[in-house]
Amino acid sequence: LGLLGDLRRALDAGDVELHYQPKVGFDGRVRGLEALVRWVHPERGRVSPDEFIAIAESSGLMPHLTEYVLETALAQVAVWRAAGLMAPVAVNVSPRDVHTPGFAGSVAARLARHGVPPGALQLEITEHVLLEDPQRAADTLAALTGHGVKMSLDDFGTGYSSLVHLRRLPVSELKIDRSFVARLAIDAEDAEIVRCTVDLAHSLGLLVVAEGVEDDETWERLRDLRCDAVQGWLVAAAMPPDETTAWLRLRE
Ligand code: G
Ligand code: G
Ligand code: NA
Ligand code: MN
Repeated sequence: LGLLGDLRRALDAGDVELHYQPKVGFDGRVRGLEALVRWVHPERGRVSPDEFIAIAESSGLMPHLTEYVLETALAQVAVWRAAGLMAPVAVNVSPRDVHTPGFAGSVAARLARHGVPPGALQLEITEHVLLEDPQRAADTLAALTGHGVKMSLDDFGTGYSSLVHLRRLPVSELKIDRSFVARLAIDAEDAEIVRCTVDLAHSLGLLVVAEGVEDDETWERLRDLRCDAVQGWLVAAAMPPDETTAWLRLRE
């Protein structure tokens, strides 16, 4: 129960870390890095993001957490770019963030302050952004893409996915949820779902990333289905910043 207060203090103290998980193309080249929050509680040890993000969402702390993540990720991107490592970074944002007044402008200002070009930032959203006020969400997302920030639709297939929503959202990338990817190589129905999703996304001009790729056979199936990029433990799990830097250098 004291977790909320502990999280607030951890954010203030800079004790929440970001790890980075690569997205790579089938040629092995890095397409980007997804920032994923990691918090080690002084007494409880590692707390799952699923747990503390839910707490942040329900308590009103989410905008603060997102600011923290954006700030930390952009500072890291600036460091990497100065070292010649140009991979764009994706930050997860919650529906609440998208509905916070001034969100698009504050992201643009933050980019400028760090001297990071908007194209080096991607924001991962879910269809849930359209639940509350679809028009306002669409306006905010349009403002962000107008600034040059790339949008990615995360966890595709798990929400109340519909073509209407997909058409309304100004996204350039779609991420197929790992629940469809995990059994792709052994389940014909999952394979068919992935095939249709890739074709649909391509017909709308979107790039497709498959999440949760853990083995070579799944990688090969996805390549044959013309998926554009993969993310998963087969390539790399989320890594701390220093390890990510070393990983990026090896790939140069
Ligand atoms: O990294 P892991 O698989 O444990 O993440 C669990 C969940 O937490 C995922 O749904 C992921 O999208 C979410 N998550 C991780 N980092 C962030 C973040 O910085 N902001 C938000 N809003 N969600 C995050
Ligand atoms: O909701 P989102 O897609 O952002 O969540 C990403 C989550 O998936 C992170 O918590 C990350 O640690 C986890 N993840 C990343 N790659 C794999 C993988 O190959 N297998 C499994 N089981 N989980 C993964
Ligand atoms: Na994500
Ligand atoms: Mn996802």
